[in-house]
Amino acid sequence: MSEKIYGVTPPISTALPNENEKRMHEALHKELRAQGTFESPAETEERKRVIAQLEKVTNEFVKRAAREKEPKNTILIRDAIGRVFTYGSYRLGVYGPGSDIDTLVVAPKYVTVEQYFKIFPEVLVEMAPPGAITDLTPVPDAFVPIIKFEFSGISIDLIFCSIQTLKQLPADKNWSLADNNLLRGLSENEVRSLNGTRVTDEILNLVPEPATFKLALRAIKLWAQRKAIYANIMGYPGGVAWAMLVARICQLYPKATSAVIVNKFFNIMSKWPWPLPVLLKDIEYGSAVTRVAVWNPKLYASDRNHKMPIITPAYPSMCATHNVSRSSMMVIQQELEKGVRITDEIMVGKRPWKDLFTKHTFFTSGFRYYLTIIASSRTRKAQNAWSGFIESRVRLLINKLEMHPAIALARPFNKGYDRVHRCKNDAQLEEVVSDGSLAYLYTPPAEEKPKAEPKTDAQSAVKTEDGASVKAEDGTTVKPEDGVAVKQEGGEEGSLGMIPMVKAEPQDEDKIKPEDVAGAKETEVEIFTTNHYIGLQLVDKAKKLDLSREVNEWKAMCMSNDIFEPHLMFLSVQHVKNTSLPDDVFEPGEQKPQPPLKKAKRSA
Ligand code: 3AT
Ligand code: MN
Ligand code: MN
Repeated sequence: MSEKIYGVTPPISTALPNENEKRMHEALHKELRAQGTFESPAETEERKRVIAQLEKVTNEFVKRAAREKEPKNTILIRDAIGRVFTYGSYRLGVYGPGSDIDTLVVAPKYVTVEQYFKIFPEVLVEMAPPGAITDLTPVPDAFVPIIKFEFSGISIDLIFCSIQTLKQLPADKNWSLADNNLLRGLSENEVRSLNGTRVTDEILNLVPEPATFKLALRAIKLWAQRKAIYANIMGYPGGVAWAMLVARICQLYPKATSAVIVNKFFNIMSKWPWPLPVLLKDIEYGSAVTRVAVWNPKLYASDRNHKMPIITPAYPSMCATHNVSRSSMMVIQQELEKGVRITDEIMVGKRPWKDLFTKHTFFTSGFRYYLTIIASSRTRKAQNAWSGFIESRVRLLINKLEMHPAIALARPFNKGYDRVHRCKNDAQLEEVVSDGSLAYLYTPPAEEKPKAEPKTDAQSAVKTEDGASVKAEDGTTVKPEDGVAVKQEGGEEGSLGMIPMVKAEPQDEDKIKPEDVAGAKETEVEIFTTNHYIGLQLVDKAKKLDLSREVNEWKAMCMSNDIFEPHLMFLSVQHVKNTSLPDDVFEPGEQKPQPPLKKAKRSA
């Protein structure tokens, strides 16, 4: 009796679960329920109803597009249908109460993306129950053009692709997008659109037991989110990459329960010999239906640079983790190792599953120093564009910081913080948006630095990329206890002082112009900000840290992009001590780092 082998190697073990492993599976299921990762059956039914309605809307949309294209072709119009596929967490079966439905509309060859943006929203609003469609937001200029909306309160991400090889789509419910020929004639972005579905379908086909895979993936997703190592855009694996890692473990232990899969996941992935790629099947190089490049480190230097390649199974295979940096890889590695210790103990009954899902300590005890990137705009619309752009550029600053000899680790937090500020006058506005305190750490020579005496700031001018002089605020002092304690070679503890606030003179075009916002001086203006935090860990021997070059180069690059509108948008990078982090990054019950007690003694 031969069983199907899943994956590029034979399994490690085909052992059936023992009693303890079955109990561990039950306990994991119970914990995931308690953590609120499942939604109610009624909510899932609602998702199905919404998808059924989207199918009707899609058919009508394609019919109208056919009528527009060939008004006299009654047969074409009669048989014209579109098809709806899903991808993302919904398709993988690991969605929770807040998940959206990632949906792909597939149309025959003659339907254009212009028609999609013109006709689909009309038909949608027309056919959906009154009031069911809210927040309808077409984004035609995106990398992957998308229409976003809420349907009966469920968020929908709707993308589109027309198949160049088909004048009519099959009505057969079993029709899938698996055939590579469907990619013929598509642009790279269209191939990506189709591949959302093709990849998730393949992952599910390549695991021996989908139910086991789904529960284990739920656990790994929850763990990765709690540890703040889930977000493709920030250099961590995203949903698809985590799914592929779990799928690979399922292939290696085809009969195991999800509890065993989770434990093996940590044991195997923490020891994975990167950059050996994780593959779910052999990469298909032969199929030449599209010019989109298949991942191939032998051919492409850029692919050789991937630090922890996890490769999508559907042709054309791509690396889902090309964003991973040296720092994010270190953080992932550390978390995987902790996961080994915890799940090994869970499996022998020494600890409960909930210990795997404790929250990260990024803000509470992760670092003493942070950089914060502040992208801000005067209008919500401008901010949507600007903050999205800056979010996608954070990794490039990380790459620059990692090259700095004094930086051991530059860890980006996995999500930004959106805030709205109300400013009564120009001064308040500048405080929020201007090129504020530029990160700048230094160590004065040890002998010049009295140990406990507050030191008046001596470092004055650093340059911004526009050449504007940046001065320390009057009266700012550098307190020795604010510094990072650094072990020096002689074993003595030195410290890195810091300029707490370095205020920039804003560029002329960054200044508020009263003609831009009527009565800006008197009336309250709203400013929309998005902060990204980067935790900094210095190398042991670090004596000096001046990040102004890295920061300024990065800012200049961002601000030279066409998306930047000087009269509406602002960008600043500031240095923040752990004790000065804003309150809203802490959850109730979390302790914000406190300044050392020394201070109180001195003022007494
Ligand atoms: P949720 O349950 O929705 O939180 P998910 O895994 O479905 O988890 P998303 O809906 O954010 O996550 O993304 C689904 C897929 O859509 C994942 C990725 O293939 C694609 N995707 C998401 N964001 C982008 C993006 N900015 N650019 C390109 N593809 C994206
Ligand atoms: Mn989703
Ligand atoms: Mn989505």
